[in-house]
Amino acid sequence: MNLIPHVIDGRETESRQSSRFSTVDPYTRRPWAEVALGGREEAGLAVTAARRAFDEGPWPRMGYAERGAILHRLADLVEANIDELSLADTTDMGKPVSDTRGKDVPRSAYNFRFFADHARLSAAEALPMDSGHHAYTRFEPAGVVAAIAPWNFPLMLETWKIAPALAWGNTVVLKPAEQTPASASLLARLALEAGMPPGVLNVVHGYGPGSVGEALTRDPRVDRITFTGESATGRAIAGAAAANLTPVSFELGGKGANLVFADADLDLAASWSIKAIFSNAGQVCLAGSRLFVQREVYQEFLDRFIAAAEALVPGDPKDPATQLGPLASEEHYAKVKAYLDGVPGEGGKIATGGVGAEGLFVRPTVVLDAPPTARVRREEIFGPVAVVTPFDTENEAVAAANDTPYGLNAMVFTENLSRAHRVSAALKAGTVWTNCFFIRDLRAPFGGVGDSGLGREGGTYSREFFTEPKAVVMAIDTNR
Ligand code: TXE
Repeated sequence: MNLIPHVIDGRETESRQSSRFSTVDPYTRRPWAEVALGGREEAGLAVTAARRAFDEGPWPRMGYAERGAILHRLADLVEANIDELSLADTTDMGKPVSDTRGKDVPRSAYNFRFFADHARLSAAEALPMDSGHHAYTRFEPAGVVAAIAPWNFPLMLETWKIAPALAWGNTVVLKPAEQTPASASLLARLALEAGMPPGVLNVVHGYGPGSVGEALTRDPRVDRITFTGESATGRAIAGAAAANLTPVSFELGGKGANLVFADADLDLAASWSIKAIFSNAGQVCLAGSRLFVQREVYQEFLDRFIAAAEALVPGDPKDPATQLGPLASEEHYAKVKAYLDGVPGEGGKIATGGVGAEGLFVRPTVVLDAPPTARVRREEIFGPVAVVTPFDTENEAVAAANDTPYGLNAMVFTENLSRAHRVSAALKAGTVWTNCFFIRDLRAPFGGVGDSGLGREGGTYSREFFTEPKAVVMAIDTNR
């Protein structure tokens, strides 16, 4: 069986004790590769390598154009290796290859290109002062970045973290999720091929608590922690990071509200709403999992929505025609199944869907009549489960949408321009999409309020997090 190695200081390595774990293909439910299992020791070695590459190596001292050229070469190599990278994520987590090939890998390449160019163009800020002084800002790299990643968009979310970190001159230790280790090691190999010096991008495999993840968050030599995953994990990491006052940036869970008003284009609303909750089998922090529909169009919308949900094609994730893969792991399947089993007891009913007849599949599921207190309406299920509720007034819809500890994103479907602006302003969320979903410009802030996160990334927001901005004030006219 293949071995997925750590990549530390430019070398592909096993763990000290040759400890390994298996990564499982959730479609076949069989292990498909062995993975080097790291622990505190490997995490420490990787931080040492990243520290040395930062303190003594050329990476933070290069010009933006030179570093950018290496990141552009890496982007080219990511595209050139799209078959291997997309297959790695598809096999590790069961995401349809149409998604990994069509979206995740191309976006990963774009992350490197965008942040390479953005850093080069936004590294300057100057301030002529009335007092006869001149101030300018140096955006100095922060140092060693620990990037801790989840399993739902493996390569895409890893590159979203490490591309800005690298573009701003930092060095990185990446801990991929234990469920999806394969693409990260391939990426680190490509980075070396692109000309990135050893130690600049390190990958260590292993678990979170008591293992690689926790060791990274407690290491005083780490200067920044960027994390995507569960809100409870974010709390644990914040606690660990507090001891060293290490700045953190968190993208956590979500329970996105999707508001469909009677004046919406219902075809448009239905097609985006389907994508919002069923793509990647609902394993998306941004999923539109709470769907609120105005009563005048409730039945009509529901009929279209259910018909489209039932038309989605489940199957082998490696088949390009597949639209719905299995859930990512046995544990996650059990969690989603438990939510569905609890629906009748909480007063809800399943209009379509439920767990599939075989494997780790959950069919696109629509839950109706769930009261506001139901777990399926309050908690992040992270599966293909839409909870649909009717509403009468705009105020009622906004109040229901905001009745959540989360606040990552929301959607509004309406043809009324004033309503679109009014409701976008009233919603408690880091992003509001109006008449669309998932459209991103990497200059825009990305992150959540409440339990959905801490801080923002994207464009200049990433610059603030991954650098130490230093003000230099110079006297121009010393006679004043
Ligand atoms: O997340 P975890 P999991 C949500 C979603 C899902 C749930 C569980 O609800 O069902 O999280 O996913 C590492 N110190 N999202 O279990 O546990 C861990 O090894 C340091 C939301 O994968 O948060 C992995 O690399 N690191 C989401 C990463 O953290 C620790 C995306 C994520 O693991 C650690 C994915 C610790 N104490 C899941 N504990 C989104 N918002 O995008 C764990 N890790």
